[in-house]
Amino acid sequence: MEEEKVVSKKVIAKKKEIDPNDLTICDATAQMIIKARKDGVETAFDRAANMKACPIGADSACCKHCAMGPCRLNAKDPYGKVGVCGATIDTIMARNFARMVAAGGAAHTDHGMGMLDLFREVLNGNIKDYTIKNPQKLIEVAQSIGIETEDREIKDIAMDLYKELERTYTQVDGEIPFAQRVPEKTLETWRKLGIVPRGAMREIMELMHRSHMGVDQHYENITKQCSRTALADGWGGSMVATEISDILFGTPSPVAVEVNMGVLKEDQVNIIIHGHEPNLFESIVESVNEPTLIQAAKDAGAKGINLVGMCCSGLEMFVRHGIPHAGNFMSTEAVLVTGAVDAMGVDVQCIKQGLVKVADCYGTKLITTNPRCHIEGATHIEFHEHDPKACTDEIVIQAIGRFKNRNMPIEIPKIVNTGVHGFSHEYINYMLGGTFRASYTPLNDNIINGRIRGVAGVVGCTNPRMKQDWVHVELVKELIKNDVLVVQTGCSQIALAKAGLTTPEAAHLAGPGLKEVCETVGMPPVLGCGACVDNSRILIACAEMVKTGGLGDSIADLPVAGCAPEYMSEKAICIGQYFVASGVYTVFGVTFPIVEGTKFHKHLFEELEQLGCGKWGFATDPYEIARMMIAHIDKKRKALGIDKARERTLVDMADRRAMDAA
Ligand code: NFS
Ligand code: SF4
Repeated sequence: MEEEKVVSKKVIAKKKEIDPNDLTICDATAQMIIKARKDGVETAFDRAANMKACPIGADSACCKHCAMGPCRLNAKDPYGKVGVCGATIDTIMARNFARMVAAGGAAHTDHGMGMLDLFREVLNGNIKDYTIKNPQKLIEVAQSIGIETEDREIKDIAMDLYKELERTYTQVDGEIPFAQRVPEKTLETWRKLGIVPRGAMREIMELMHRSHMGVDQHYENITKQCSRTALADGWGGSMVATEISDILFGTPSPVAVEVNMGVLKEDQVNIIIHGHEPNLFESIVESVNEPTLIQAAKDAGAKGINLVGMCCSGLEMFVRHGIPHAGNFMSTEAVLVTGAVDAMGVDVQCIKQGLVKVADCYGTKLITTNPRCHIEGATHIEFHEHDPKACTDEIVIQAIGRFKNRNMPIEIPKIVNTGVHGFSHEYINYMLGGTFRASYTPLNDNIINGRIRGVAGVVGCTNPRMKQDWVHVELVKELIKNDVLVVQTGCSQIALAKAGLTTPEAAHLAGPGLKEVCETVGMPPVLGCGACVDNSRILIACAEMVKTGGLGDSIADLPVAGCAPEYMSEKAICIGQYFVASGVYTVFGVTFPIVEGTKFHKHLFEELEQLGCGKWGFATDPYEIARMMIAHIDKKRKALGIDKARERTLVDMADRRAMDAA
């Protein structure tokens, strides 16, 4: 309390300041917001409060694709005006949307291509610091796309797999290899619509072309190429990233991990890795275990070296190595405010430029490592896969140097939560089916008999325009209470881990049917599946559910729904579009770049479903989002004729609220 008073006196001059408890439900982050204000340090929370989102941009009612503009249309009267070239509101919104899909898809597919480059160089013997850790997965992936594996050397299978998967990017005609994993009827729909991806490079290039001034000026046709490009991410680039990472670094299986800022240790050299690509952190794991470096840390007066992850890098690290996780996207600046972070190494994606200033204030070494991502004011130490330790050893050395010169008080929020994460689709298969009959049959059976009402994917970022973590947590609680099994990726998963919902004990918060299943299997009602590229694991799980039978012929038939309630990135938009194109009802929160009541809006939010895909939804209130997702799941149950099975456990939302209030 007293601290808060001090803060209010020392505000960043005259700027609007919001109570930290209205900014986040993460107590550690709130504590650090207070400290930052006391220290005169600005974060994205402050900037968001003082920068009103541009209302025209928020509606996607402006175009700057050529120098006859930029043109602004009026969202209140969307058809009252057109751009100088004559572009309508639908064309303008669809093109803006297309550019987001192209950028988001490019991010994931470039990441996947990086993994594939690494895989090739490992196979060629040019890179010796990484190997194939999981030959079993290699064989399974190869088989899934028709590569002969019987009586063949692993190396030969791997070479064939490489050549096949390269087509995901470079192929100019035909269908990407993982299209073979798509349920037949879903694939048929895509073929009919002309949206089966050829190769990611081609699709992204064509989408950029078509959204140029004076090219594609029909929102329906633009949307088709959005779908095709997004599918080249979901069933292409992202899926390659996930599968190759599993082959090189191991397939995750559930492990209990510590989450939250309390994982930092005052008496140790603290190093955070934040970003997305596994090659960097696989190498730093080795560096922090290097005896000479541990000795150097001790010589500097530290008890040891404490490696911690954040955002998606952290998600990949903790399931493969049990390394603790300090927090999600909206905590990356806040964690530096502890003063305890000696170095933060970053690679690509979701790295706020604001980190430079915060790091500077606390003497933290902020180190960029990827040639794609330099940040003005940060130290760049380039990471080379041919000699990965040169970079990661240097990060450790820099961190030790900073530890030695720590010269300000450190304040680490004493909060640590434990969660169980690492539910790959292979593990879900094994967990539910057991060793001898690993299959999705038990999951399907439990959905059919109504114990599990349906499956929801809750994923994506945090965003300073929403109360951090709050929408994720309330939404997921509501879903599991209604017997909806939740699968998660990305920053959302960390929100739920901090709220304690990723433990088997959280089953008591689930509805009676889901609770029974969780208790029988010993699993949490909320399954953390990995980083954002691992949304591909959710696609595969959907495909398996269809193939297992009893729940329809296509992904669009499944009683499932998806949501990114606090999203911020273009990657999230691309993910949303590939789920929609795959057949999943997908609800986004925060804001949606579209004018309601327009033809493009109707197309995304209604017509796509009639074409055999899923559709978009939008709401910001977690209870409303839950209602929409559950209503959709129930609609699908009804269409499958399995709605009767659930009546015995049905409690309506009003009852649930009453129970809550009591
Ligand atoms: Ni996904 Fe990972 Fe987090 Fe959002 Fe960013 S870290 S790739 S984009 S913010 S979930
Ligand atoms: Fe304006 Fe058309 Fe140029 Fe866009 S493309 S800026 S709508 S003139």
